[in-house]
Amino acid sequence: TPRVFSGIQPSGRLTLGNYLGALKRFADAQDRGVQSIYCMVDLHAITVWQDPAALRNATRELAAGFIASGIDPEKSILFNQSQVPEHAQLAWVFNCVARLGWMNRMTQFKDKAGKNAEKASLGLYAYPALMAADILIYHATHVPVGEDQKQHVELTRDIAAKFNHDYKTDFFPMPEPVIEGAATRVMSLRDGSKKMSKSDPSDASRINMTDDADTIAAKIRKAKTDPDALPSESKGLEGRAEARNLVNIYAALSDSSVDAVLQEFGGQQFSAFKPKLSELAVARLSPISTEMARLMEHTDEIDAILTRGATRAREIATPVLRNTYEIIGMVGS
Ligand code: AQP
Repeated sequence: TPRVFSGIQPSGRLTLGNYLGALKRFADAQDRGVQSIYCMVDLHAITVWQDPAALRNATRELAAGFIASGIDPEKSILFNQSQVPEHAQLAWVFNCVARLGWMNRMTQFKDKAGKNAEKASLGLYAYPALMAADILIYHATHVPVGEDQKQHVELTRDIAAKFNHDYKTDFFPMPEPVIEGAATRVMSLRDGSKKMSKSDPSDASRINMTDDADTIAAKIRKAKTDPDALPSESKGLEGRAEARNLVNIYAALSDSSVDAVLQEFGGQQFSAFKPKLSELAVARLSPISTEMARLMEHTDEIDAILTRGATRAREIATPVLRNTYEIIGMVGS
């Protein structure tokens, strides 16, 4: 049976990229009735230093973001990673399965470590092995992610295959990345070659899910574009990264396609398109941010939801870890 797993880091405020690339699609999958497990990956977040109080707040706000986006904690399992110790335990085993050469090819490490990789944490380097453990501890088959995480899901498959080969077993399934829709890679509003990111130092580069209507409108008004009108066909977006990004966002927010958006707006200037995009973004995000704010007034309830989710997650994770230990020869399992 298919089982979905995905995670988001509580490393800042949720962005429109996280919403379109992840949360919105999770809600759609849940509505199709697939068993789904969603994790606030706090152990991943600390691969770069986090202020403890801010991390605690971001974890709760992320949980509120999941719930406000339509993920029902009764139907899906919703929890934070550090409450399920089996993730870190299996990650250690995978640290011993993954090869240094594989890790050296991970583009996210290169992007995040920057020029001074010597100063990056060992955890940031090992991040993909922990992510493999997140997925495989549930024997998940499908991993809905944005385009940026595709390489990590492929590495997860390599780890599963090497484990199965080395221990002559077929214990771990090969999970599939699920990357679909018009906005699998939402780009920065300031630079069409960079992805929109929670941790970008420029707040103007992103729309936060908690931004108010005026802030959203101002950020879209100032978003970088080119001087040309919108084309009437998608091939007219070639070489126009910023224009393509805004059209993709419109298509994803309106549940339509790039072609349909261009049919409607082709020939119009950005001065006409941007206010329409703002209106749509506000209409979609403001009910969610209002609900997030309401939920954040009851953080004890959020904490209880996460703890209950962790108990349910451990029911699946505990036997998988025990079997793994048995396969590799640990006494007592
Ligand atoms: N710009 C994006 N477009 C589409 N999808 C995106 N995702 C992130 N940014 C975009 C998807 O959101 C999920 C959660 O991502 P994450 O928080 O685990 O880490 P990330 O990919 O590194 O996201 P951020 O926002 O850029 O966080 P920071 O700045 O902390 O690194 C994933 O499914 C991701 O694909």
